[in-house]
Amino acid sequence: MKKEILDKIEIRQGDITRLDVDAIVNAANSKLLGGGGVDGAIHRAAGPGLLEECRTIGGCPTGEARITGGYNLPARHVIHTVGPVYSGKPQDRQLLTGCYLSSLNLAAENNLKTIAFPAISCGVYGYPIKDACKIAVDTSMEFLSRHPSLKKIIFIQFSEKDYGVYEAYLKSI
Ligand code: AR6
Repeated sequence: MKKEILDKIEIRQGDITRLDVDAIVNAANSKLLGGGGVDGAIHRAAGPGLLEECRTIGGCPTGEARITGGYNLPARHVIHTVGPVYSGKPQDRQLLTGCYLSSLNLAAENNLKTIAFPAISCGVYGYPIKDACKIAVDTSMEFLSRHPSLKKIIFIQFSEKDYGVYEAYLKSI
């Protein structure tokens, strides 16, 4: 059972905007109107249609997620989630878990089979990558055990160092 679930988890190093999947997840802010980091890269690659659709949503609270089209991206959808700004308090973990769960729930509700996540909150929001990686993988494995129709969850890291953290954690479980 555990192996079947682990086989659906893939780690990669690279640029999330290049992935041909049903949905890529955006580490957005609560206004959902674009920004820097992965958010900026996704909006640049998707084109102005994405911002237009985001304007109609009216924002998103931290720990939740919203879905849009993918526009000029190879991905069919973008799931925008808002990670916590790291504070070192227990609610960080709850909010980051909420980001992964809300994104995965949206994928399941929309019958999506493949989804890719960046390291939400691990850039300017300052979440330590090791703690965030454990939350991402543990939440995803638990979700996959309840939703066998989801075929693939990709964790894509920009840096070699962050990729190494995911590689080490997956080897340890
Ligand atoms: N593909 C994959 N990963 C990427 C890419 C990319 N193209 N670009 C950056 N990363 P961040 P946050 C990695 O700062 O911490 C924005 O301004 C990056 O190396 O993008 O959740 C939003 O509008 C890091 O590991 O997101 C918010 O205001 C990870 O993506 C705020 O930043 C997340 O870094 C959100 O901060």
